Amino acid sequence: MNSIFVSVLAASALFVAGCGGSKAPETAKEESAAPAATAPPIDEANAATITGKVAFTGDKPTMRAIDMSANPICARAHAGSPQHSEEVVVNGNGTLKNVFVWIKTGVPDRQWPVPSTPVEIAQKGCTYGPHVIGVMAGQDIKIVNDDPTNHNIHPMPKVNQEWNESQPPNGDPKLKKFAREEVMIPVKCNVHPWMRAYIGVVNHPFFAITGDDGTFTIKGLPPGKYTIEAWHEKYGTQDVDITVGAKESKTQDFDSAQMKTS
Ligand SMILES: [Cu+2]
Repeated sequence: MNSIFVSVLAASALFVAGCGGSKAPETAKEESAAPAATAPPIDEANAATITGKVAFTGDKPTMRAIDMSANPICARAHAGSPQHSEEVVVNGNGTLKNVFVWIKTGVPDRQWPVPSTPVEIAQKGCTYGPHVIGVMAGQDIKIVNDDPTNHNIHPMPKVNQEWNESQPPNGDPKLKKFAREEVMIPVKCNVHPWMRAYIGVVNHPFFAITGDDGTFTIKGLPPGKYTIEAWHEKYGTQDVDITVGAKESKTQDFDSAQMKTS
């Protein structure tokens, strides 16, 4: 009995060794061939930078106060200081916030590394924060519900997969991603009609969003000829052709008065 067992073991050990032995070179060959199939590494030393600001021109609009009285939990979160729509946010220095600036054309077609860190969007006080986010295609978006109430997050893409899912109070964060480039995807909440956010999904890492100072920086760009676009949810887009040389730092400003809605 024992000797049979031992010989079976020995036979299978031989079999495994035989298989491994014949397969090993093949696997090694595949692994070494893989890097050659992808593009050469990015030449960081020659990368260019584009910085700029988005000016706001015209009369500063007054944003409507959001009436959250339909949901006491939401209303209570802002007792005494009602939230205002973030459709247009003009900064103190006369610039425009929440503008998505990205390289629209000209970026070399290659597999740009997707960051492993998710970009977070929170539902807090029944508003989305931040109002505009950007991710790479395939990068995780972490959706958090900080409110003691239900939300139902509903992105409305045109080229990606549409979905909507509810998220209970203190529910686990949701990790979601979009497979294809799309600028921009509007997001609403099926429970609270005033909630609105936008997600920019890009195939490469060359995008930025203006914040409280209205500026943006896009760095690490290979030298080349590009179209850079500024997108704003109300004023539309402004496209500019720009050429950057190796190690060049260029300034490219935008202006809300030059933006066009399609
Ligand atoms: Cu909601």
